[in-house]
Amino acid sequence: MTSALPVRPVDRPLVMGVVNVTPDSFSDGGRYLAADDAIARGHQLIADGADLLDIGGESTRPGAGRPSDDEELRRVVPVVRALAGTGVPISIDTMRARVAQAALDAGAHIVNDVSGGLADPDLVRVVAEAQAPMIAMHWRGHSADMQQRAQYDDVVEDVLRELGQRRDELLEAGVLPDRLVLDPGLGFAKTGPQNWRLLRSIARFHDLGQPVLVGASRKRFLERVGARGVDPVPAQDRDLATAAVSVLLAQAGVWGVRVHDARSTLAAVEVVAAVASS
Ligand code: PMM
Repeated sequence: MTSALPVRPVDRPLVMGVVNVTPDSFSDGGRYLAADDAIARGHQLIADGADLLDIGGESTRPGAGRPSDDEELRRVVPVVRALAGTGVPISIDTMRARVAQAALDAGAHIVNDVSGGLADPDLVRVVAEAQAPMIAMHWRGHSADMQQRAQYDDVVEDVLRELGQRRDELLEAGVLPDRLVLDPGLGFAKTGPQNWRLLRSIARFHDLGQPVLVGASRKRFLERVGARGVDPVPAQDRDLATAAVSVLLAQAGVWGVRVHDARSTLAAVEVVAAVASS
């Protein structure tokens, strides 16, 4: 099924809620539990006001290994199928053509590829043939060793140039211009200071001529925000810092923000909308 890119409301970014279907210590009981938990999480995000859901079966944490194709498919397809029935647009977070195709067949609307089509060039063909919306992120290599690639002359100029080149290649390969979203890829081959620098210049990414999505939620570079003493703030306690970043992103006019907690970010972007319309 082909569908247009979801439209950004006039006064705030779209809030994309993250549904990770990756095994963790709580879901050692098996895949069924992981899928069940993920579907419940999706429903909670919708109740919290998420405009879109992003479903992924591969962890891209720095240093993470990769699941097999078959394992990734087993993780995500039942969750996509279950949540596609809600009417909320579903994005499939994958770098693999097979997974993208299966997710689109199961009712996903958008393909979110953190590699921007570089990891599996066949994914771009799948997107182009389906005329599906695509989110293409700035990427320099797989998570296992990506942090070694965080070398830039000027991080803003270099990421803009590399993402602009990716845009050209994707459009050339048949991705529709009104269905392509670009993402600077915070935390992917970026150090903490480089992430802050990209956020400071985020409005420049609109120069690329496409809608912009940013995923800052709970990322490592937020670990010192609000920290008291020596201990970093644990990931699950970074939603306030994330919401503050969402304010900046809303002010910059981005198309979407990808977050784990929809409630706090929705409140944050609604503050920006209220001030703008006052
Ligand atoms: N970050 C993660 C996963 N998928 N997709 C896009 N488009 N942008 C991102 O910044 C992004 C992503 C990693 O975060 P998670 O492990 O907390 O989901």
